[in-house]
Amino acid sequence: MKKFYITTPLYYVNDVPHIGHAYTTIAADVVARWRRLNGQPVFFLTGTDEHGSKISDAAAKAGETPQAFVNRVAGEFKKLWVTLNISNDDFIQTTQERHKKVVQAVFEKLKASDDIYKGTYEGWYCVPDETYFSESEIVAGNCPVCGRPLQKLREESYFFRLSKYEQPLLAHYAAHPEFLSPTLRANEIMNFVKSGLKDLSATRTRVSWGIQVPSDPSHVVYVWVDALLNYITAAGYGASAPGMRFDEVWPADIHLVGKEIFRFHTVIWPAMLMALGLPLPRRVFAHGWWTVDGAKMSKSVGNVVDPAKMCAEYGVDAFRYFLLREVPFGADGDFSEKSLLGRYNSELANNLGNLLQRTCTLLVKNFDGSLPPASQSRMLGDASRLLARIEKAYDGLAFGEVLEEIIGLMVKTNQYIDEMAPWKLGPDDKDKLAVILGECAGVLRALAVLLWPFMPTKTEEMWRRLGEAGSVEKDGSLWLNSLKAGRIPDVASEQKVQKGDPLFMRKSGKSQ
Ligand code: ME8
Repeated sequence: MKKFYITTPLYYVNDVPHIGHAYTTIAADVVARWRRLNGQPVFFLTGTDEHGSKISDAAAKAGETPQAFVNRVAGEFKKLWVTLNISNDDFIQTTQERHKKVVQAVFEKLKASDDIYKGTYEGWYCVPDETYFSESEIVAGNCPVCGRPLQKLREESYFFRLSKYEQPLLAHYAAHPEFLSPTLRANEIMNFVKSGLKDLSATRTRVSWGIQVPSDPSHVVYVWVDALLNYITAAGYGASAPGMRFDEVWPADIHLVGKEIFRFHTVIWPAMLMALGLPLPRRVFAHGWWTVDGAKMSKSVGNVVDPAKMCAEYGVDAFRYFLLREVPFGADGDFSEKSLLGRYNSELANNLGNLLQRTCTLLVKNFDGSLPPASQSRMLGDASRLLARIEKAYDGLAFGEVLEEIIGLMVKTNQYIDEMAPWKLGPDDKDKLAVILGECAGVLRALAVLLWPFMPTKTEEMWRRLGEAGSVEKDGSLWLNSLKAGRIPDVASEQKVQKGDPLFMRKSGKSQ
């Protein structure tokens, strides 16, 4: 069975990771976990983009060799992914030997097929962005991306025949509407391609920190051409990953990217793949950008949000949950700690935490922690329909909608408890109590499974508290399959329900 292949961008190592990087990686992780829960084999890739003058300049500033510097910062990313519970299967660094080999082989192959040729480039160059811009793109002599002044440069360069792929790209977009996702971003790309593609300068002579062209070592490969190829290196192209069969993984199912690099992934990348005769990724999905308290995140403003700090304050699960809950995936959003605190208290502590607490406490009090059977659930009666809606939302990467569905179930079940008021029932009402609490325990276990991709730690805690001996990670698939079929699985374990501490301790507000 082909693996479901999902990627994040390869992040630049000129700076340490922030919530923007965490966002894309958490989103990819949620998809990867959901697919695994559904029994699908997954290959989930992330990594770092480590070549180019921006990186070597940053290394020089830090007083380190470029390689030592990139390894150190890549280490910061890896450490954060452990903190954030990211379940990536591989972490690629573009300075690794396996990747250099692929880039060099691809370059020579495309040169041999005349998809790459030698010429001279003259244009407006943005040093920090390492990008040339045409006359029509520049804004009052400045970079259209970062606004900084541009330099007019002339250099010998190898070119990739991007222009040749104008029509094939348009034909591909038309035949595969999902390729450009979400659809609201598709027009911009199609218009860009329709307006005419110029060949792409694919090497640099003024940059030394990069992958050399084997047949002409004064040239290094343009950092974007280098970086994009990572997606096939890690998939085992040209046997670059021992033990991996390229066609078991490629093509990628989703390249998840931020909106600012959508064009690189939907124009240059597919054209390179066409030149190589490889199938194209099924979908490139661009999400929006986070600002912080209404402002663009920047070091000079001092408003860069450190994900590790947020996890230390609110816990990793609440942070993961919040990022995907707060803003519809695809749209821009604003991060505020106040809003994180609000959702933490209302949705996680009061709603989910309370439901678990009330149910477990009453089960311990009335049944000594033994779980009554929950085969006839009113709350979960339409579980298969709920799951169909959740699946559809996942297909559109509409994480907010997935969570809306789950929260709806939480709210409904809390209302049910309020109406039934089981705490008022006495020892003579054991049968009634068993039905109510069995119902709630069933829903709670369904919630643990459904929320697991978002909150892999707290849901395992829920699972244990509910008397399950295994883990959601191991047993969740079984549960999901039963729910899809409209059944609640029998309780397998002899373990007792535990009262425990609140799942999410309520937090008092910040002063602002
Ligand atoms: O572009 N809001 O790397 P990069 C949301 N190396 N997402 C954000 C964000 C924000 N404010 N800031 C960053 C590169 N991101 C290239 C990619 S791929 C072959 C090469 C996320 O370190 C988002 O995913 O600048 C964005 O696309 C990515 O980080 C850019 O990371």
